[in-house]
Amino acid sequence: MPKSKSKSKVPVSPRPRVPASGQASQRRPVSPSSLVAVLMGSKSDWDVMRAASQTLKDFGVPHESHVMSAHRTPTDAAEFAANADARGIEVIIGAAGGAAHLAGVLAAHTTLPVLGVPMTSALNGLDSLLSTVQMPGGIPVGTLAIGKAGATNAALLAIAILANSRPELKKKLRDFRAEQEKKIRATTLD
Ligand code: RP5
Repeated sequence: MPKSKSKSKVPVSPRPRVPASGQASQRRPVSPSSLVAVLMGSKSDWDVMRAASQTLKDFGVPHESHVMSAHRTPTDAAEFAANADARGIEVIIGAAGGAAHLAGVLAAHTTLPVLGVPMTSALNGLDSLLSTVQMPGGIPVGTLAIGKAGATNAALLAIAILANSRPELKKKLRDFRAEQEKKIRATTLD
């Protein structure tokens, strides 16, 4: 399967096709399979969503980033989500703006945790936020903040989920928090 790791460029096409499989993976991938998928509705989301990819990279988490849309490529989104578990992906991040249905559609096709990131839009992201967060009971999307803070936090939350069974990641998260704390305490004002 052609798979595009996010480096500096989001693959727009051809759409990464994933092998069909009805079986959820029982084993943890030894690597270098992606553990997290960062999906976004348009390349115009990448400026913001690269923060998620960079954060995952900083923590050494194998991941992949793709553009796919709940509206413009609905079958690709459904197919990707339906096959993600069998591929060894453990968390999906879905980012979209406006009528932001991507995360919800992904969640409808998988039992993996799906984290939604609302993009800033013509309505300042409020439409994206409500479209992402207001899921019907039964199909959860863990929705983060609008924009870059949400992108970063989606990655950190994905890492926290992975860290439950990976002590080395838990340590990296604790170190990250300690460093953040140190920086805030060292802040001086004019
Ligand atoms: C959504 O529509 C995308 O996630 C993006 O935030 C928004 C605008 O997309 P483009 O018109 O820039 O492709 O589907």
